[in-house]
Amino acid sequence: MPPAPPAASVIVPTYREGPNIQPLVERAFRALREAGIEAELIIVDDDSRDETEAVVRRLQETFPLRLVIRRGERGLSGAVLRGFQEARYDRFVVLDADLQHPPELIPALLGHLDDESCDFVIATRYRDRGSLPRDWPLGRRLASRLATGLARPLAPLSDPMSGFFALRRSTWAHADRLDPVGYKIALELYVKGRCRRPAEVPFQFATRAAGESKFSLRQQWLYAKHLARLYRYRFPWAYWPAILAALAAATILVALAVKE
Ligand SMILES: Nc1nc2c(ncn2[C@@H]2O[C@H](COP(=O)(O)OP(=O)(O)O)[C@@H](O)[C@H]2O)c(=O)[nH]1
Ligand SMILES: [Mg+2]
Repeated sequence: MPPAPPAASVIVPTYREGPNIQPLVERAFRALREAGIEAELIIVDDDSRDETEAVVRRLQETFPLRLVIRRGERGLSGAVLRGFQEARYDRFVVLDADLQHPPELIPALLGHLDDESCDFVIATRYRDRGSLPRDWPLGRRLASRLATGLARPLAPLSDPMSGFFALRRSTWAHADRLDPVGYKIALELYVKGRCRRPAEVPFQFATRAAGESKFSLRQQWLYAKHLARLYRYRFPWAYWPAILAALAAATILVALAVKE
């Protein structure tokens, strides 16, 4: 008999995702059971005060489901890291609760970790048959592409912004100090975990099932801040020259504008 695939902890950060919890949990465990993967699913909720807790309590009768409620703290990245601290198994998968990430792909992501040389797996909207939701306006598509391009020198991933990814416990445990701001925890883990050999699984980014996105202009600003920190971490020798070049460019632009 072939050996059973190693067990996994599935981490789902949530904020006001009450109506999405049941379909997410059912779909995730169906996929895991079909693949023969033993797993727990950990919901890390930032005190949503909606039906999340009641739904989880009911589903716990059927599934190995855990709920961590953080009070007085908000933030997707911090919630994911808290999930890792709570996790029992050595392989982690992270996905959103709103069903934009198809839970059926969880076994495919985990499968890449069977290959010892692969150290990070990301589900991508930008390769092969991956795609964005049809209802995304052009502006949001362009912004997403631009944000992706800016991260390229840090990580050779076609979709470093993706929130659907898998890694080993050891990558997280041996990573340099993690201090993400905003949403892009996968990029933080890839860079600070000194990953080298990523694998990618294309997926079609579905439209959010229920509830509202918490993505905002503030998140874009935090992303810019996060990128600056990562560039400084990864290319310390280039940081000050880049700042000086940006200042020089800004001075020249202002001088030209004043001359007009
Ligand atoms: N725990 C926690 N989860 C969050 C927070 N903000 C967003 N999330 C969850 O992170 C996932 C992605 O957020 P979403 O609003 O869908 O972002 P979008 O897909 O970029 O529009 C969802 O499961 C959210 O419920 C937060 O502050 N705390
Ligand atoms: Mg979403």
